[in-house]
Amino acid sequence: MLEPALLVHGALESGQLPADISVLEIDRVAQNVVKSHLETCQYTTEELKRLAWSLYSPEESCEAMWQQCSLQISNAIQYVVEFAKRIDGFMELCQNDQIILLKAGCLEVLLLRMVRAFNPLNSTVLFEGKFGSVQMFKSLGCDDLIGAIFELGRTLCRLQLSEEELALFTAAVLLSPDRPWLTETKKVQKLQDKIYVALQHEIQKKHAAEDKLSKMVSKLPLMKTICNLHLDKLEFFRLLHPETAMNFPPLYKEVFN
Ligand code: CLR
Repeated sequence: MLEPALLVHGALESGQLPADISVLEIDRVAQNVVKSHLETCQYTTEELKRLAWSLYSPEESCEAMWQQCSLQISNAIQYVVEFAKRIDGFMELCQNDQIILLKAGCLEVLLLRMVRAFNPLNSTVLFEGKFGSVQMFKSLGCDDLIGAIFELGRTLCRLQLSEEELALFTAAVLLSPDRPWLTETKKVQKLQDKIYVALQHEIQKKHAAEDKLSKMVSKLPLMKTICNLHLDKLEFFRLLHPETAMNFPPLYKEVFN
């Protein structure tokens, strides 16, 4: 469903650029997206390396854990919003579409960005400055959701994405033209097409692009599943603990309500 039109129609299979996009333009798109990513990725690679072996072991109540997770996610979303704003063309979309794209895409972007903060050697993820395993999230009562997130983390790590590839892929996911209720679908499609071409171009420097890009795109369904599961769990939590849920960070509530 989210497959890039360019791949589906085979336009790129020849390894050539579509006639109406120049190499110069592709380089400009790539430079802008990569710069935006590096400016907004929250943690540098060095910081992450330094933290990688400081482990986390809390015993938190369900409510406290939800509160902490929603806060961490809300902080991280702010960086994704900043990333979006810095992508050429995004701010030229109507405000309605900007909001739709961010609401629909920010968790997917976070899940992709998680690959930077995921240690595949011991299956741990960065949480509040320390790395923790699935057990850390036990008290949430969402084992299936957490299991799926960690599985995604592991499979994404296996792709060994460069920062450039991650930057372009997250931008492409954010600029998905098939989000419901978009008004300027064509404009979004055009932006996404260019980003996918730039991504293809970037991958080709080192790999057989079709192969790696299709592996990347094949993770999108699992991400969609995770997003839907998250909404289900949130709804259920809200029924059980309405007061706690009411005090979740405003940005988290706005994006997921
Ligand atoms: C993703 C990359 C961002 C920084 C960041 C912030 C919050 C982290 C997130 C990363 C990874 C996933 C994460 C999240 C906080 C809670 C969540 C660890 C590292 C876990 C998987 C729990 C989700 C539970 C839901 C019920 C909310 O740059």
